[in-house]
Amino acid sequence: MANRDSIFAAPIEKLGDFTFDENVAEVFPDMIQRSVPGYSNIISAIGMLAERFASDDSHVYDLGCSLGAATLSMRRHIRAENCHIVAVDNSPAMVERCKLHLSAYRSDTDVEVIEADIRHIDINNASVVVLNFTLQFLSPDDREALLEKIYSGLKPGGILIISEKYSFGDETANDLLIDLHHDFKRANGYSELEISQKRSALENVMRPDSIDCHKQRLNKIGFSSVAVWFQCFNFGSMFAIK
Ligand code: GEK
Repeated sequence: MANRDSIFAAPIEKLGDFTFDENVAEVFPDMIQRSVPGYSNIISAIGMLAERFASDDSHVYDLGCSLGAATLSMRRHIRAENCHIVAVDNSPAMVERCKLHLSAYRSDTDVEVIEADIRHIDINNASVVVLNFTLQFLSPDDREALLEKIYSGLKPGGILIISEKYSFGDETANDLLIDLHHDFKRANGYSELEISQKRSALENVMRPDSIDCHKQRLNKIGFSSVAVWFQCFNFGSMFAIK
C-alpha cells in the first residue's frame, strides 16, 4: 500500500512554500488521490485519448510527470508503432521514483524520463502532450510561452490534454466550489489543520486560472477545438486540438 500523506498533520511553526521534495514524492500517490477530485478518472481517460491520438513515429510528452501515472496509463493504451514517450519533471526526487516505477512494467512503447524544467525543453514531432496539473505551478507569464511552444511542437491533428484547478469569476460559485473541495478532502481523512496548512503552503506556488482564461489563451495561440471534457468541483481537464 502507498505511504499515507501526513505532511501537514502536525502544526508547522514556519510554513514555507510547498515544494516537490523527497517527503512529498514518498507519499505522492496517496496525496494526489485524496486531494484531487476525479484524479483516477482523468488518468484513465488520458490513456484513452492517447490511444486515439498517438500516431506512428511520433513523440508523446508527459510534462510535470511526477511518478509517471499519466505516462503509465498512456503506455498501456498506445497502439501506434514507434511511438516514444518523453516524461519530464524538475524534481529530482520525483524523477528518481518515476524511473523505478516505470521500470517495474514492461511495454513495447519506450519511455524516456528526463529531469528538466519544462520551460526549457525542446518539444517536436508531438502527437500527444499532457499537462496533468502542472501548468498551474508555472508563473502566469510562463504559461502562455509554454503553451505556444507546445502548439508549435504538435503535429497537425495532435492533442494537448491540460488538467488544472480552476478559479471562478463569480465569488459565490468560487467559494462554494472551494468548500466542496474541502469537504472532499475531509471525507478522505484530512483534518482541518491539514487542509488549512496545505492551503497556505500552496498560496504563493499555485495561482489557478479560470476556464475562460484557459479557453481564450488556447484559442489565441491557434488551437482549433478546445473543450472541457471533465469537471468535478474546482478541478477539471480540457483538451485542445491543433
Ligand atoms: C500526475 N502529472 O500524477 N518543470 C518540470 N516539472 C515541474 C515544473 C517545471 N517548471 N513545475 C512543477 N513541476 C502528475 C501530477 S504534480 C501536481 C503533477 C500536483 C512538476 C512538479 O515537480 C510536480 O511533480 C508536478 O509538476 C506537479 O499525473 O502535485 O498537484
